[in-house]
Amino acid sequence: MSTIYVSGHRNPDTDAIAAAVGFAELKSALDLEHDYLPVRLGELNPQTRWVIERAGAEEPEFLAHIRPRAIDLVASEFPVVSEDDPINGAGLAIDDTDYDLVPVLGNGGVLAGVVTLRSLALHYARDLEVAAGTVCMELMEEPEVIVPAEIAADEALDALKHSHQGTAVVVDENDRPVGLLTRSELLSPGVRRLAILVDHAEKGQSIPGIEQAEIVEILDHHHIGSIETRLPVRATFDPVGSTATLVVERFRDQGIAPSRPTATLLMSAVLSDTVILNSPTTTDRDAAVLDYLGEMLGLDPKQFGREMFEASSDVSGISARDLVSRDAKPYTSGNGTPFLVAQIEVVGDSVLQRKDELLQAMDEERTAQGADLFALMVTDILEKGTELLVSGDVARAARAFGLQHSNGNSLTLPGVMSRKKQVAPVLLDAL
Ligand SMILES: [Mn+2]
Repeated sequence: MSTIYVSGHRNPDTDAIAAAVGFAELKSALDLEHDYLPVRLGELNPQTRWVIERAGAEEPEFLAHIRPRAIDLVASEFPVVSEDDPINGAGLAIDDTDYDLVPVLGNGGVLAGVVTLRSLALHYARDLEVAAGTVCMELMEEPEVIVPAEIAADEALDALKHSHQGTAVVVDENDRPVGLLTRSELLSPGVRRLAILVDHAEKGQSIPGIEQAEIVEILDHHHIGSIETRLPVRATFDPVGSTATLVVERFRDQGIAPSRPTATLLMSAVLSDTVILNSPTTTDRDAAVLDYLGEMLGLDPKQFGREMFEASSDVSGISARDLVSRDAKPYTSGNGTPFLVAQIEVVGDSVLQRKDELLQAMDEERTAQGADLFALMVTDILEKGTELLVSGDVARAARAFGLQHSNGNSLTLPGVMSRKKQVAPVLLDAL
């Protein structure tokens, strides 16, 4: 049964993770022909970590790349011998294959070494009679190319190019051989791995190697991205507050209820992306989904959301440098001015008490990135407003937002919650 990876974007947020887990669960229920595996492309942020624990959900597996792997190219059957097998067994095992060696298994099926065609030939050439009484262990040598099953096929090919032996031994995480690969097998076009993309459609935000995979579906609530597909696929770009909203609507359309952990994840994602139904991207459909999930879980979604944001907005242990750089998005204004906008969602003013430290880190990051201006949104999700810290020409930024005064190096912007809708467009026009 082939696997379809269901993946959100890099630097995953709660929506990227929840949508992947939820959509994989729904697809698994509807399609028994494939294995739907939710994956993550990076470390979970503190909020998602809190949510996963609270939901009793499983953290999705990390997916490093989606290029064809060594394991995707190996034949289901391949020759092996044991250390005590007579040496002619090794010769017979490779006979009729394209391999120039045979793996020798030690205790527990672990790779002990290889017997190569070359050493066999030399051995027999020297003394046929002695040869007959030899066991594999005596002729065994080190394999030159051992590759992990999950390694990308092109990396395995690179390793083989620099080897005298013409066959790579593919091993699992316990060092057991799972197949053999020659150059010609590695050069074959191979099987494309399958992916469903959720919460993004930009190649740069997607799984490394996505251009070598087969995208089978896209489910997103952002603008139509840069991703290209080889075949026509079902692609949804529906402007609601979160991708989780779209996933829950699909569960309901099918008359299927998500499992309790998944429902909790999905509820958290709607609350996270819409900032408890406060962001300007929020729609009635997001509210309806929260009502449905709240009732199903016996939880008050808004109360749960406040708890989630309070728990995950504690950034006292994070350095100013990490705080300003981890979420900084680069933009270029209509006039060609490069600038950065980052956002920290907070509850209370503990972050603003670190204003001087943050501004210094922003100056450094701005210089490092070659940007003219760096704006950091410190958004209080309960107060529903943003204090915008500015590194660069703060008077110009103030004018952009129609303010006469700045507050030192920061602007007070009541009601401003969204980088995408309320801050980036203003700076894109004004700088
Ligand atoms: Mn989202």
